[in-house]
Amino acid sequence: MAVDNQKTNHKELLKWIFDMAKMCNPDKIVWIDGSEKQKEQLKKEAIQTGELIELNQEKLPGCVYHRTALNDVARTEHLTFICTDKKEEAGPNNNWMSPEEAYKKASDIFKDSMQGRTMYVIPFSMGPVESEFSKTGIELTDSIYVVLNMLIMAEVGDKVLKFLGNDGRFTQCLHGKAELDINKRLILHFPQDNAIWSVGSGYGGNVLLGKKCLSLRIASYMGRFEGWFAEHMLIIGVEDSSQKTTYIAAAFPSACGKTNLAMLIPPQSLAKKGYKIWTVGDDIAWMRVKEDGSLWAINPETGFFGVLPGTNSKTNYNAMQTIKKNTIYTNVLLKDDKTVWWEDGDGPVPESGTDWTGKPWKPGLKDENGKIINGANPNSRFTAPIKQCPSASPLIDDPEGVPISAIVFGGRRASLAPLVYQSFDWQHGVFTGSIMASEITAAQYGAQGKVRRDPMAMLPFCGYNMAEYFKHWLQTGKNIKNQPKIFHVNWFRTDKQGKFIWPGFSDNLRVLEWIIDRCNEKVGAVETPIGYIPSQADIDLDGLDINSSDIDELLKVNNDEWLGETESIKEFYSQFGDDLPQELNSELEKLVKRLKDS
Ligand code: OXD
Ligand code: MN
Repeated sequence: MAVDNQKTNHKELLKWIFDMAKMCNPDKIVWIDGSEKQKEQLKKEAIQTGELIELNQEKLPGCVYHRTALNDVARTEHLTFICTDKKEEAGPNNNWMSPEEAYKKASDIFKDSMQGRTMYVIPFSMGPVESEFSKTGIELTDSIYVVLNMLIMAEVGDKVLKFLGNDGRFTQCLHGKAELDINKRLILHFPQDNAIWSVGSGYGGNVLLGKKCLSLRIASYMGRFEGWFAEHMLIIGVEDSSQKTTYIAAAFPSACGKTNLAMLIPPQSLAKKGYKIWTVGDDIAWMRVKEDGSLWAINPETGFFGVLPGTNSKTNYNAMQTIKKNTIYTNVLLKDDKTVWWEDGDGPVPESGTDWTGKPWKPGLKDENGKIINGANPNSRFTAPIKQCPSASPLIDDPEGVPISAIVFGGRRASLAPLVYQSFDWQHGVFTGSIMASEITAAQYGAQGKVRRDPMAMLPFCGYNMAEYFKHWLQTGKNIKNQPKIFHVNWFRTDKQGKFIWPGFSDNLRVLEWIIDRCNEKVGAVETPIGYIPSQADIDLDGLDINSSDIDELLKVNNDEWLGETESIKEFYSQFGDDLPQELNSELEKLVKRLKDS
């Protein structure tokens, strides 16, 4: 298969494409140039073959619809591997396979898998081309769906090739649908080769290789050696009445409302005080220490790949505005007028439609076990450009990024963790991040509802041994003169009836206000064994229907419950053996002492 060498003189790149094409055996190779014209052509082609369905262009201009295979609707963590020479490098937090075995297994699946198909070459940049933060990748794929998603999620095309020049460094990203067979599916990362191979899936998190695979797993590995952080964090700017914008980076496990928080609209009483929210990113933050001694961050993505069920004008008005045009809808309900719907979306429940599996659907339909059949898959998604978001920050493509004043960790816990607490210092903050825990959700393949510990929300995304990752956090903190303050939030505490006590969504700004005031040294706090919490009077509750005993409950630190928690932390830490930094054990011991003493 000839590779068009008019596009670039990058010999290593040309040779790699040649080798991959030899293995996959596509009928032709097409370079993605980033032009509107090519994008439209590809869309048309995919609509013709049925890979995409064109949506109602009057109501949803530029929008298309896609269905994945039935067994391919979420990230498959059990089929995701870090392939380093030594198993210890991947750590107990990752599935490990030797590079030799991984290449062999995947090659067998890739072999001739693109026969009768086209191989697309997608040059992409995570982060603005030429920013000191950015990383370049080349994704080879046989899926137009992947090409169209990548065109939204990253800087793509000739400008990236030009920047790469004749010898620029790039991450090799190979994706093939093969047979879309879960038994022949592998998501492989080779951090030492700067390479990713993904085969047998068509689901975003497994196949948009710039996203989780490069921007988190490979980038976290790079960041460790290059002295920066690649994190599973949203980034927002909170502008106050003096027009000062304070930037916050926040880590939450999947489906804890990161996208909603990133696009929050202030509740009336806070809007009156002059607050505005600027969205920088909803999923990934790359952060590095600059000469001014502060931690600066970019969102390496140019698009959102967000969950739809539960998204409506009340929970996330800005998202609803964002997805009105130029959006790819995946696995939602297709209405008869070629618009879309999902559970807990806007508007009345449609009387009929075609569900995400392609079957006729109407409300109340049940399966053979009597279970209600949803129109949309619980992990159905939208892919849309950030620039379409009404709250998009004017700094989203600033190559310098934004300075981070606060880091927020959060989880979904029915009890234990109060609404908010602040760590005593950086080291205690790293400890706080390391003990994060949450309930499993639809974005992952596995048992839903179970609590799992998910340090810094990076458990599925840290590309190396997490004990070393904790060390990296502790060490890098020492280089930050203006260290961000570190907080923990929990929007999900429930009462005895199992109902959420805190209203969440836009009211979360009431908590962010306290966080920002703490950063700007404008407000006090109450010291508890786990950290500083606000006093009731310091959370603005104006306009909220919540009583003071509810707030007491939300802010309660129950020493006995926490002592139980420290046992489970000890057990969690034990998997890292002697690799665990002693600073974290010491923080745990100090916590136990404070809990017993108070
Ligand atoms: C995501 C995830 O898709 O975290 O962003 O699962
Ligand atoms: Mn995520």
